[in-house]
Order: sequence, then C-alpha cells, then structure tokens
Amino acid sequence: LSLRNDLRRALERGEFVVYYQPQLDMASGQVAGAEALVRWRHPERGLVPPGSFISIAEDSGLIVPLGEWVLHQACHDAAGWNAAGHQVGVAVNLSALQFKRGNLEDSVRAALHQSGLGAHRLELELTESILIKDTENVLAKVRRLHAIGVELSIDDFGTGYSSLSYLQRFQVDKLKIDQSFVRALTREQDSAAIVTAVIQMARSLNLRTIAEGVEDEETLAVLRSQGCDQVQGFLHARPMPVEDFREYLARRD
Ligand code: G
Ligand code: G
Ligand code: MN
Ligand code: NA
Repeated sequence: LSLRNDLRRALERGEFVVYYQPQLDMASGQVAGAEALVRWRHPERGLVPPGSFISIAEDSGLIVPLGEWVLHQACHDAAGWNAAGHQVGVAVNLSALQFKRGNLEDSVRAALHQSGLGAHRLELELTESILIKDTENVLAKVRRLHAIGVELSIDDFGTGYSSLSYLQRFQVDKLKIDQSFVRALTREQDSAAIVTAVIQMARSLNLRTIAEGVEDEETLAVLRSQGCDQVQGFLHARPMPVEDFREYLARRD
C-alpha cells in the first residue's frame, strides 16, 4: 500500500479536506483571518496530517494540482465567511513546485474570480526556500502576484536562509515568525532575542508580523509588549473543519 499512488486517487475521490486555524489581531482581539491547512481523510488510516504526505506530494508533483485544489477551496470558503458578514481573510501555503511549475498567477486569478473573494482577502504564504532559488524568475512572478492585489507573507520566518535583502526586493507584506522561536520565547533567551529582532526589523520596514505557535498567556503578553501584530496558536484555537470555523466566527461576533 503506497501513499504515493493513493494520493492521486485521493484527489480524484475528494478525500482531502481543508482545516482552518484562526489568526487574531493583537490590538482589537478580533479574528483577522485563518490559515488553510490541508488534511487527508483516508478511508482506512483516518485523518492524515500534512506532515505525512506533503513531501511525498512534492516529490511526485501532485502538490501542484493538490495546492490548486486547496487554493480554490480556501477562496470559496473565505468568500462564504465574508458573504455572512465576517470581514476575514484566508492564508494559503504555497510549495516551491507550485511556484516553479504551475501557472500560479492564472490559478490565483481563477480562484478569486470563481469564488468572488476580494484579492486583498487572500494571503499567499511563501517559504524562504522559494525566494532564494532562481531569483529573477521568482521576482517577476512575485511582482505579478502583487499586482493582482493579494497579500504575500513569508512562512516559518527565521528558519531558512534569512537574507535580509530579499525582504526589500520581494516586497512581501508580512512575516510569520516561526513557532520554534515563539514556543521557546519565555524559556530561552536566544529565542526571545530573535523574536524581538524580527518584530523590530519588520516594523522599521513597514511589514506586519504574525507569531505562530502561541500556546500560553505569558507568551501572548510578551508578544503584545513587543508590538507583534497578529497571533496564531493553540492558545486561541486549533485548526478546525470549515463548519466549526463558521460557528467560531459567529460565536465571536
Ligand atoms: O497542519 P499541520 O501543522 O500538521 O501542517 C504541517 C505542515 O504542512 C505545515 O508546514 C504546513 O505549512 C504544511 N501544509 C499544510 N497545508 C498545506 C498546503 O495546502 N500546501 C502546502 N504546500 N503545505 C501545507
Ligand atoms: O509550517 P506552517 O506554519 O504552515 O505550519 C502550521 C502548523 O502549525 C499547523 O500544522 C498547525 O497545526 C501547527 N500549529 C499551529 N499552532 C500551533 C501551536 O500553538 N502549537 C503547536 N505545537 N503547533 C501549532
Ligand atoms: Mn503556514
Ligand atoms: Na509557519
């Protein structure tokens, strides 16, 4: 039984589901949006987390159609939240192969058009590994995505090849501070120093920051005092199915 062969069939059979994890605005306490996180409802194995299949999907190339499906689903769901009166965005993870292979610009335009979601409500999460390869080509693609009006963020910031020059070159909007630093924030001096430095640098470059992996009130308080803009983590909510996220939004109004 190979996951690789199963993956293609799973996409055809509609076995993937998108979960949503809330992202909260630090100043207002309001829900600013959600990150879309794919899961596989495997008929025998149950709910399979992305850590077990994303890298296989990347090796086989299936991440391109899978990522496109997630993009369409996320835009469709987010358009529904906005139609229901909740002004929230959705953030979608992009794999390096989607950047390299697929016609990402067309996919993004189509997903926005078909769902009716406003471009400013969609955020694309890039990784540092996307930005360091084939820089000129990637730069042109990033510019075209920006021209559509979507938001761009760098995921897992601080774990990759953090060349500060590309923050300027790529004109991203937001840095997602990696959860390894956030979770150690109140225990390790080095992590605290890194988080402080990232937030201060982002502020002086006019970039927004979101801290991932916020699990306790003490961490939240430190992030607040440092001027972090948004938080995401188990303290507020775990990733949840779309029905639950809709209820979550309604409850908080
Ligand atoms: O939800 P969870 O914490 O298990 O996610 C694990 C990893 O899977 C994260 O690094 C996340 O970025 C990645 N991931 C989740 N959904 C997607 C997706 O739709 N596309 C890509 N490329 N990665 C995803
Ligand atoms: O790599 P990426 O940032 O896309 O991964 C997000 C992943 O982090 C999701 O799989 C989500 O389940 C997980 N996550 C989100 N918040 C927390 C948290 O507070 N603690 C832990 N341990 N994991 C978290
Ligand atoms: Mn992410
Ligand atoms: Na991340």
